[in-house]
Amino acid sequence: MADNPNTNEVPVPPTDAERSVRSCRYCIVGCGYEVYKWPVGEEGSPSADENALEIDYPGGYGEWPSPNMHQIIKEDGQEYHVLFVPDDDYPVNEGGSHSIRGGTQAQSLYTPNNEDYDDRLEQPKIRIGGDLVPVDWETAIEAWARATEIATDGGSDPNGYGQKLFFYQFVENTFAGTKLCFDVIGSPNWGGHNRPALTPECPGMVNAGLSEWSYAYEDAAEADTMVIAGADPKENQDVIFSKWIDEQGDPDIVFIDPRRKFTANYAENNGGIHLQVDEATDPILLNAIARHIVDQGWHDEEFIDEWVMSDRETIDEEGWYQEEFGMTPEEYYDLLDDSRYDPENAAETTGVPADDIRTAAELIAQPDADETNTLFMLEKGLIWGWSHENTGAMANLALITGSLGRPGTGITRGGGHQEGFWTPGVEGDVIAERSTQTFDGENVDDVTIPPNTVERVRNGEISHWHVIGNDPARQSYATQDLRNALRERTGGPQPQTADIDEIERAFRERIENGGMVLTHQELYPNTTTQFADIVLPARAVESGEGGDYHRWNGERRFRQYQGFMDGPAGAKEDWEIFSLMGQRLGADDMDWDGPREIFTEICEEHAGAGGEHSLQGIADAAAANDVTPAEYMETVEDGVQMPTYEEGGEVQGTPRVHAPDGEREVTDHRFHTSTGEAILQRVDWDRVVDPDEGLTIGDVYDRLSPEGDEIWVTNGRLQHLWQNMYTHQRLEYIQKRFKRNVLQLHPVDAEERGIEAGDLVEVVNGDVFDLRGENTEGSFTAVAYVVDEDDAIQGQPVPEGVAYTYWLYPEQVNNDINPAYLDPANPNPGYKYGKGEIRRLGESEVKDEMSFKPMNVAPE
Ligand SMILES: Nc1nc2c(c(=O)[nH]1)N[C@H]1C(S)=C(S)[C@@H](COP(=O)(O)OP(=O)(O)OC[C@H]3O[C@@H](n4cnc5c(=O)[nH]c(N)nc54)[C@H](O)[C@@H]3O)O[C@H]1N2
Ligand SMILES: Nc1nc2c(c(=O)[nH]1)N[C@H]1C(S)=C(S)[C@@H](COP(=O)(O)OP(=O)(O)OC[C@H]3O[C@@H](n4cnc5c(=O)[nH]c(N)nc54)[C@H](O)[C@@H]3O)O[C@H]1N2
Ligand code: SF4
Ligand SMILES: [Mo]
Repeated sequence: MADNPNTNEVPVPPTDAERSVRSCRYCIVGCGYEVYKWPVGEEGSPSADENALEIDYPGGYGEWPSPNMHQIIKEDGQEYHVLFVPDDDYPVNEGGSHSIRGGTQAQSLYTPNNEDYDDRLEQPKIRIGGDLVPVDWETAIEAWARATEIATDGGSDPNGYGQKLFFYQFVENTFAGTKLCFDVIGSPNWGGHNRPALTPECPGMVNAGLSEWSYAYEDAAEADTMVIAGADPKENQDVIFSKWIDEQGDPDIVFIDPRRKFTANYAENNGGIHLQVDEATDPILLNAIARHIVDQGWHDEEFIDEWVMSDRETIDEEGWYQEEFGMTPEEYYDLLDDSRYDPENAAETTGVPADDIRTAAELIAQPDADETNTLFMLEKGLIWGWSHENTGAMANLALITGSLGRPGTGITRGGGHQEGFWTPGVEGDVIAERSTQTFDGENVDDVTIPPNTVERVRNGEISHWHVIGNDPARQSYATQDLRNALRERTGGPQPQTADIDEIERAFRERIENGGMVLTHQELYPNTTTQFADIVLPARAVESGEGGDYHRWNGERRFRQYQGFMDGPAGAKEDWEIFSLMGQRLGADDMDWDGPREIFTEICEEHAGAGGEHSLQGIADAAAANDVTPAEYMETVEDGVQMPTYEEGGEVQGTPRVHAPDGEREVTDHRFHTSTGEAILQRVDWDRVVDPDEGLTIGDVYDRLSPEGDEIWVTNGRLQHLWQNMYTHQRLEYIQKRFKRNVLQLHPVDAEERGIEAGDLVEVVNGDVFDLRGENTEGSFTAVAYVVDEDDAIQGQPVPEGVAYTYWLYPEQVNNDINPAYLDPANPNPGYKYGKGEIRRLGESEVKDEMSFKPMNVAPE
């Protein structure tokens, strides 16, 4: 580990320090930061007119950047100070809010002073005779191109190439990457970083005509009730919680989660309620809440009459999904009448007391208020499961309470990364798969859904897999089985020298024998890199390496991220790598000279005019001012909420989508359907999801449920850790707190198995569900995190029968046990629904050094 020479003091930037602005490299919230860079040896002084921060030191609370926000980097032999300062004036985190992740960004810059410096990929590599060997860029790109040509039969069968690309790493990079896949190669095999196909994350909302992102952060401050289901802004969208909910707002929170987390206790301590739902039973719970609302007459009939589609024929004409899943209000009320959704019965199946269901219904519908001000937030606890039902049920609740499009209302994802997906258009031969079926379980041939690229890797259809900025061997479902498949498919002949014809020979022989070549375009090596033949080092543009880029946050605030450093000399920005690849394959329109030129192309030719993410206002304002769109965005330091439009030569934003009449309509209509009315969604535990075996959701639930000694093993985030820990794995403070993956376990479950806090345990699932036929097996290890009963002053974090683990820890990979269940209506994986037997292996080395205190104690 390198010594950080500057952990205890922070120099003051001089007035001429280079200043750039950007948002945090991490989560969806998109907190603003100012970055100052200046040569080592120079320093500002404590008086406000002699330092770049314009602060008179000693100054007040919050005016001292922390040592964690400072680092020294080295470029061309010169050392520079870099200082990250939370941007006081940026609307998202006004006043300087930030989280532990954002506040430590400077500790992961590319510099010998940081702990992860030696791990960065700095040079292209090719696997030769078993080892990844450094090569030059020309050889690497040529090897990539030949692998693509072999896999696609010289271009005649584009399906042989598959791409798995981040959705979020800026519009310039995703535009270039998807252009390469869809346009130049013409392959439909595109998967995002987090899922195998180009499907909506919230199908039940999208098919209802709702945006996944329609609110403004201030709505969290203004809401009277907030429903937070399978989501947790305290841990995962921190500044939404700390600033917008806790500091500025005071909503009653209905928190729906199988675990008693901090936010569950916070909700209960502040007028809200925790519905401690049994794993995977949310559709029944949410329907029971809706039923009680309707039974009590608390639904908003006026809103429903005006804004919810009630004509069956019109619904059917909207398309296949709506025909299958759309409901008229009458059909919906009939469905809710099913005795399954009676609160007393639902209490049995979901574990939530009937009285709590009724209390939640009242908090949500606010029967005594003139208008219902409820904001609904959901994320991966609902999305990665019964994706259609879970997200559709939340949409239904928002619709029947008419709580949409006004301040303090709305329905939104909590969000993951900031968003940056832009594509010139999905082309290629998109082929229907068996998973598209009618509600009765019949396959429909004429409805196409995007292919599941992970399946196509497993079954041999993809022969060159190009993975960019994600780690599928760890992050996908049933990953133990996936890694076995990757090992087998990449295990064939390998080149013996770096001669390009020798490389081609080996790749050809391997692919002709059913094998596969894997290219990994990355910052750091990870689990997937272990199987890679070609490794391409990228610049970390999210942390300021390279040029200027654009993307947006959870309230659709679109802004510029200004680059301020180079990064490894041998690495390239992703767009440039795509550009070299595209040109090698014959594209004549990818020779951009930088991300700014790509941004101009996006604005001028693909601005998405009129759509809910429209950049048209930026394009028009730039033209009106006779500057390029990137030059124009330099002047929009607060960012602008999409969709954008131009007025008086300036870009204007749209605070919230689905606003009622009288406010600006953002697309053709208030809701995204042909009539502008939204559509209620069928949320039915009896939907047939496996036509071959006639299985309903309820049947699959039974098969996924623990048996015998097994318990549920669900998973997700922890506040300190970011994703596969590419930046966090080596940080000293993380090593001290989470040196190993943890498994939260109830003391009763622990004791039955002879397990104590700090023991190393193994989770084994000998029956990893597989909707494709044959079940597989998987296992992983973790350190048992058992909270002593005396310490559990606000309750045990997990109930009996449920364990919880971090989903993306290196070498201790939770997805190894997670089912290959993919929602047939929209193939989103059921990542959350794992189970397994738990056995003690022995003591772990962290048993005596790690704290096992509860992390769920909230202020009273
Ligand atoms: N600290 C931190 N923050 C992050 C990230 C990170 O890595 N670290 N990643 C970002 C990304 S990419 C994403 S997508 C978001 C994810 O944000 P979230 O979805 O909020 O995060 P998770 O912890 O995965 O899941 C949320 C909750 O789902 C619960 N859950 C599990 N099963 C069920 C179920 O059956 N029903 C219900 N109701 N809940 C269930 C879990 O107990 C967990 O508390 O976070 C973003 N923010
Ligand atoms: N069990 C379970 N599984 C899940 C989930 C869950 O909740 N439970 N959640 C899913 C979700 S929401 C997510 S987001 C995924 C996360 O899974 P991944 O997307 O695989 O995880 P990340 O760590 O975000 O991967 C990002 C990788 O990109 C690299 N990288 C960062 N920036 C750049 C760049 O600019 N260029 C390039 N080329 N590389 C870059 C990093 O080094 C890192 O290795 O996991 C999914 N899988
Ligand atoms: S809340 Fe999210 S965007 Fe804000 S500082 Fe933390 S990680 Fe960064
Ligand atoms: Mo995510």
